[in-house]
Amino acid sequence: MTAREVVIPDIGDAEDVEVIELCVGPGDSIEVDGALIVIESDKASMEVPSPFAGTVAEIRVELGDVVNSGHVVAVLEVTREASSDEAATEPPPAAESVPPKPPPAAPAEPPAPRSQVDGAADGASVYAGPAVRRLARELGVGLDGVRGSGPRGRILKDDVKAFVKTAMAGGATPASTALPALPAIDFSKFGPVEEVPLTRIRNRGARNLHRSWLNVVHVTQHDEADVTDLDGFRRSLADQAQARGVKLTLLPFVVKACAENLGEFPRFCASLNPTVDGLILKHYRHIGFAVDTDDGLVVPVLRDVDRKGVWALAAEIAELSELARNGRLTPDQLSGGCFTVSSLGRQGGTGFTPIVNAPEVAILGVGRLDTKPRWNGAAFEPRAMLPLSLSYDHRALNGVEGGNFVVELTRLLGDIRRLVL
Ligand code: CAO
Repeated sequence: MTAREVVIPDIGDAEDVEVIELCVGPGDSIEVDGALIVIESDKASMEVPSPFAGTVAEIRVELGDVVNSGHVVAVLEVTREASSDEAATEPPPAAESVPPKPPPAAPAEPPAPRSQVDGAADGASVYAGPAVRRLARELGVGLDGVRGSGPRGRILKDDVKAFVKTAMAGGATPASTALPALPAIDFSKFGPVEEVPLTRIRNRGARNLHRSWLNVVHVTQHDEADVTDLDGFRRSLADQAQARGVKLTLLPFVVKACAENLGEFPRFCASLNPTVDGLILKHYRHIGFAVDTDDGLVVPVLRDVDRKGVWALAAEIAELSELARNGRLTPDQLSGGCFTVSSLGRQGGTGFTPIVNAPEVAILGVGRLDTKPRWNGAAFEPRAMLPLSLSYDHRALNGVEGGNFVVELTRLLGDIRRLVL
């Protein structure tokens, strides 16, 4: 048996990620690809898989530790049962390690939470992520005095902010500005009930959506694009699509048109700076798209959409959707977006109000295409109309800009020849 160290593999541009679960302990046996620990960045949680089969000799991290690529996680006694390849090679360097994969939906037995308050002056032993600790440091808040409202007592940014608000109000949160708590109701009084846990992805999504909802000043602008010609063109490509093995839906055309439109309206391809007195314009067109998975909503990012054709985008959407549904997206594939498209076209609906994926400043919702009578000046004719709902952050963009963005987008989708101009 040989002792081998296992390190955190390349985790893209994620830094200072937190260890949120230890999946094994000393003495446990583990297979190749078995989960050793789970780490969590601001964007995603990832399992760190074992590159070897063997027995865990040591776990070199603790819950709550902050780690980076290359950090030693564990020492394994590699058994003979490991494949000859694994046994013969040195442990892979960080960049070659088995890529991290998101964790299973709900761990069977989550580890006990770390105590929230144990008197440590620097809050080092409370249960909070790096971003929360950073915020607390900036605001001069000792985390050991903050009550965590997250899963398993985890302290969230909102808890730190609420703590500051309360402190500034002299200990009592003014009723007019406090977030009113919902009453705790015992629903079993009214009929049979059952409580099911939220998956990790749903849980994280809920927190992100709440954060966006509280921070962004939302306005939603609705319109319809006449996509009769576009949809006819798309259908005419059915044979080619089949030959290429690609499903050509409306989505890649919409994404492509959005990238083009972001070029015309650069303030939509931006983020507000942290002090909300400047707009950071992004000179790249990475567009996220919402994917519905069994575990919850995820938003993989298509990079440099302006430089890609519709076939390439269709193939990439299919590939990333598949990875999303199998829980195999990497942090890189989940980060860097400047704008998001959320399509509920398959599900139906004439419009909805998507929540901006902050710190982005705008998101496009796409509804179900419907054939409607349109007046052409002389008669009504049937036209294929696609509902569009643009939500934007009114702190960054004004109503005229929102209106102009949508109108120009409907023009582009109405006549996609404009995309090549
Ligand atoms: N109108 C009518 N039909 C539509 C449509 C629209 N706007 N959009 C898609 N369709 C059709 C497609 O043409 C396809 O039809 P066929 O099976 O007959 O070819 C069918 O619906 C299924 O499409 P799809 O969903 O597989 O593919 P897509 O490219 O449209 O979308 C994806 C891919 C991953 C975005 C989608 O599957 C998905 O997960 N959508 C949910 C996103 C979501 O949850 N958003 C809400 C987030 S909260 O803001």
